Amino acid sequence: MAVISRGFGGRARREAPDLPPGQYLTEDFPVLSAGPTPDVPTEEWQFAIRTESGQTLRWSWDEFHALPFEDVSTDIHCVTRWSKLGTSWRGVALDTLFADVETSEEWVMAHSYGGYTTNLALDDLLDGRAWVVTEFDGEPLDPEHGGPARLLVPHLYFWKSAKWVRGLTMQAEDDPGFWEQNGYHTHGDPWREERYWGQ
Ligand SMILES: Nc1nc2c(c(=O)[nH]1)N[C@H]1C(S)=C(S)[C@@H](COP(=O)(O)O)O[C@H]1N2
Ligand SMILES: [Mo]
Repeated sequence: MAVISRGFGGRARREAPDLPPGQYLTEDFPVLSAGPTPDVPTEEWQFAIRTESGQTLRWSWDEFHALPFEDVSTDIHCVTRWSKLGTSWRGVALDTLFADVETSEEWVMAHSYGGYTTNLALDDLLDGRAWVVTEFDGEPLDPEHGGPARLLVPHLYFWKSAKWVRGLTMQAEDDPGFWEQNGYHTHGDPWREERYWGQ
């Protein structure tokens, strides 16, 4: 619940906005990358979804931009405890990208240019809760924040939002990705504080 306090001059101010447990607010946009920022020219960029049967759906940059784009305004929560409220993105909903995907598998591995991976449940990517975004704050996404395109799964800790994403592979099991192999929780719900193994 937001606590409204009357400061000097009597203006209402949001003193303690609705943050997940253990998070603090930041106005900055910190950069957190496990390795160097890969250089991915949009002419070479591709995004692919692969299923267990070998079905592969692939989009070039131009093909991707023929898809319907959505404006997304959302809060983001990093496991290192910063949260940023009301961030603005533009991208394509995973519902759109999965429209023609035939799979009976429930798990997804996101793969990035540069080698980063993160595992997700397909359920967490659908129903208007995940996007592949190419813009932040009305501008093309900065390379250090994942440009030309990143995953945005804002209802999970931000490590699940793979920067420089190049594809999603359907998985039979919930195999751990990069941080998940290194101690981070397999699911990562900030409201339940699913930060690390065993939580
Ligand atoms: N490819 C890739 N994606 C990544 C990461 C990374 O190291 N490589 N770091 C993750 C982590 S831990 C966080 S908190 C966010 C940080 O995104 P930002 O640098 O845009 O703030 O990206 C996530 N996506
Ligand atoms: Mo993070």
